[in-house]
Amino acid sequence: MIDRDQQFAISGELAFTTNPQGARLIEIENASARAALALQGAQLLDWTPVGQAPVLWLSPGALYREGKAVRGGIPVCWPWFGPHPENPAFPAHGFARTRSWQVIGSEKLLDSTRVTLCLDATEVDPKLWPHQALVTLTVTVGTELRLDLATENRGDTALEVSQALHSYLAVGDIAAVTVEGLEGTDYIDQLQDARRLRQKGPVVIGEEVDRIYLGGCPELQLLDTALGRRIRIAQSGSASTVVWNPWADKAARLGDMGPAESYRQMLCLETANAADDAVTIPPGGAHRLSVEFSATAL
Ligand code: TA6
Repeated sequence: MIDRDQQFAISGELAFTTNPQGARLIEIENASARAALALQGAQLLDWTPVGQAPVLWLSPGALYREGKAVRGGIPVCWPWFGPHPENPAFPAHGFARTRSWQVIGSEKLLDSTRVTLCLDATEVDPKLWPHQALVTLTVTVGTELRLDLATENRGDTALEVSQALHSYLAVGDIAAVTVEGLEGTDYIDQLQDARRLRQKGPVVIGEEVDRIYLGGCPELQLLDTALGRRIRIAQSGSASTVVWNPWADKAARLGDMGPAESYRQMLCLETANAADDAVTIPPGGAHRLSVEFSATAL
């Protein structure tokens, strides 16, 4: 059988592999970093710059099952964020993260590697999603990591999309983490019946947190004094930032978080358009959601 993906392989830099659980992966290794990406959901699973610890958290209990998002990395939540606005039976965070995407391009750049994947959502069951769109994810792996999620409205009616690049970041200990950039921002507290509150000072995490910060934040800084690392997150096309840590009880209920204390080694900082910030794309129009990560010693 012809493996159409091989045309996008780059000798010594980008290969297609299958992991022990049978998941089809893209593995990238260049002079700047290594990365891994599952074709299901176009989900980044690893980004590790040379000389650094992994920047993305991947659950030690991650399950690789068809139709289930892997716990960790950067799941693509699209074309809706959270529960479906009308039908609770529909998959949480949309259907893009549990479908198989197609590689449509790869490129060796000066000090990075780029790969582009596409999901054709022009013939989805209208009961699930009565629209026609094409969504592409371009991932650029180097000393920085960049993701660009582009939605093209191929239908003849306006399209409303909520979405997130649902990034799980690896931290030394959640108690030693501070997030800067959201000071004074209003947020929806998902744990207090969607009450709206205002962030006072930097974000620190000492319990379950599930918040949608509104209005857009062009740059976040995650300061990790346990790992002695600063992760800079530059966001564009994003009007919401989601901050989530399940803490102990919810982590135990999720069932794919790994050992009981694993929640202490992760924090989700998600580049999104959620709640009030859903985007409307006119027929023939397009929208781009982008995020860029860099990690440096504190
Ligand atoms: O990150 C915010 C959130 O919506 C949380 O409410 C929690 O459900 C999380 O996403 C993970 O969702 P998942 O469907 O991947 O378990």
